[in-house]
Amino acid sequence: MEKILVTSALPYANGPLHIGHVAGAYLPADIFVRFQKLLENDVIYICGTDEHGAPISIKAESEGVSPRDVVDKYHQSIKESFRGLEIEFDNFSGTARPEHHKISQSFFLNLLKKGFITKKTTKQWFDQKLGRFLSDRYIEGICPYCGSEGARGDQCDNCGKLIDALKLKNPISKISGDTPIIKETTHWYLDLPKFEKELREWLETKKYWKDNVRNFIFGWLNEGLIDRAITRDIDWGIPVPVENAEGKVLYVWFDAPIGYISSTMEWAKNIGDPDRWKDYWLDKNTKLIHFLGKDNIPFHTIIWPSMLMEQDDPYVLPHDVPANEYLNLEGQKMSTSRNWTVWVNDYLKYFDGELLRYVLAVNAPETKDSDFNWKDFQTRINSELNNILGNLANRTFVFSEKYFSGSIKKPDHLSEISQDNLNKANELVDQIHESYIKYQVRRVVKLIMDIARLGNKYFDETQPWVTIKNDPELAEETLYVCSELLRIISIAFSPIMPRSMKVLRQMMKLPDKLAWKNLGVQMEKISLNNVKPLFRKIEDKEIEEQIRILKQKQIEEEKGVEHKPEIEFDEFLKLELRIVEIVAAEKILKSNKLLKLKIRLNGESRTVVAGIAASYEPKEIIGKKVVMVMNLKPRRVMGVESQAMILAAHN
Ligand code: B3M
Ligand code: ZN
Repeated sequence: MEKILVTSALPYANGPLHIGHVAGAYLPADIFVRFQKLLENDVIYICGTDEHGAPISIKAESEGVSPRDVVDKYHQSIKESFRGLEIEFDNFSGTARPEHHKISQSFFLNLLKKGFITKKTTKQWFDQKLGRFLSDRYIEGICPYCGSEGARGDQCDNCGKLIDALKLKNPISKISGDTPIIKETTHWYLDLPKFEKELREWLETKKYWKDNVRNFIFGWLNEGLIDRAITRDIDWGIPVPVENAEGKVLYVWFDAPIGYISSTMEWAKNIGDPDRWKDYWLDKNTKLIHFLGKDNIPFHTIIWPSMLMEQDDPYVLPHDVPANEYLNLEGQKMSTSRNWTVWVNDYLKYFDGELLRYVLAVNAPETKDSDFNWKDFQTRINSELNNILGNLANRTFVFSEKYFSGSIKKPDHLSEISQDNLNKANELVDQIHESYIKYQVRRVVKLIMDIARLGNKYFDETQPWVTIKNDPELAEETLYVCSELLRIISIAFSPIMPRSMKVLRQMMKLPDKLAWKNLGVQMEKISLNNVKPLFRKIEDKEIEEQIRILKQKQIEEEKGVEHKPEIEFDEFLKLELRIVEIVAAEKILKSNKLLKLKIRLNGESRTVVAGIAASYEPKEIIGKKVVMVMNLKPRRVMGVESQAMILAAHN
């Protein structure tokens, strides 16, 4: 039995999850883990949110809330998205937890003690207006390597290279928009050149890594490694655990990968076996596999292994780093800042999570960038899932119910054509096995559909609707073989479509518990149960709606906010704004927008008609304190006099 520890890059808790994330780092890992579980290997799947660094503090500043609030909000939202997509971790933690801080600090101290971290006073960009240093995402400019705009202080999104911020051309402070000056500050640096020899020797053994990953690494190594600052001047993060380091925290990319360990520790504690994490991390036989998007390659293949190599404890190094390329959307690069993406939470309001799993698996950006588009989504679901697999299940089961009351037995002998088809399916199963191991999910899907195609062709050729008339046993054989093919699919396809494969198995009264080794165990008889269509078709109008939503978001982005003319302060002062308590609330009959409220302000009470019925139930707002405009001229609305106006806002 193999021991495997799978991780997916920790998503920053600074925004919701979108389909690009899913395609790059989470779905491929979840599929791999489910497959390993089918093989009955000892595998755990570990993740959590990345809760430090500039991504979080910038978001907090822009929303006017604390970093903690940002982290809590998006940790929750990201978790919900995973749930909707059936991406199931053994543990999903977060890096702002005290245990994580502790172990990250110990990693730092260990490297410091052994001379792999040095302290240096160097120059950095400084925003004079705000009086603070600018690192990472606080600064942007032109990439010194590829010349693209919008490169950040630590990495260029376009070419993926790590950047020395001082080399950025035309730097701009992301907070004030000013051109920063250069000022001295003190930081701790990871001495990467010291690791170079050992790293190279170790990486040379990774001939089986994906080409895109190896090309990136060796390109980088060949340019020569330089030391990297691993601390920052910001106030959200893990304090640097040495004296005279006030205001300095660990760079987020130093602590984030340690999150894989702290999350495993949390898992061990939760299962009541606190030392169990060591069985994975401190055992050279563990296969540690990091799934991620290509922009995370340098951190996981150079910096992170260096950090692990020199710890006192004998940590296992990554066995593989199957990085994926990017997913585009409707032919254009995805961009969260331009809102050109599909957020998972939004998607789930309209469609089943499994359908997305299918389409992202077919279009997985395994070796090159790939594209998600809504028309293709519809075609995949309708003409592949429905017309090939759904059709095979439907015609087999409906026919079985009609002529055999849903009960089919295994024939004593199989005719040549039947045996031939089962053999072909078994050959495909071997190829599926191999493809799963090589992370070739696109190929897996194709091979599975090939089994279903085989079944449909066999059904057509053996013509049970003809044989049923004069040789019912032959018709039953066709149904048996098709059911066998469906049983094989119900196991082999389960890592990609866990829920619908479970439904398929339930229709055939097969046990829920799955194992790859049972693929060869044929059914003795089949008794059908609860037969229903496996998938639903997607209508044109549903797709048109999604395209409309996408376009609408674009129009809003471009349009920006339309502002009204300025007013004088004196005019504003004419408003009487007060906090009042809502003491009663009821719906106004015949209106789905309006609520009638009773409010109280000291001894005074008034009636207010408020257009908030679509957002609030009367009982939720009774007792709430809200801001009202008290001196707006009373107005009759639906026969009720409204004597003040509630202030409310969207989003
Ligand atoms: N949060 C980067 C990202 O989301 C980062 C991954 C950390 S993995 C240790 O792209
Ligand atoms: Zn670049």
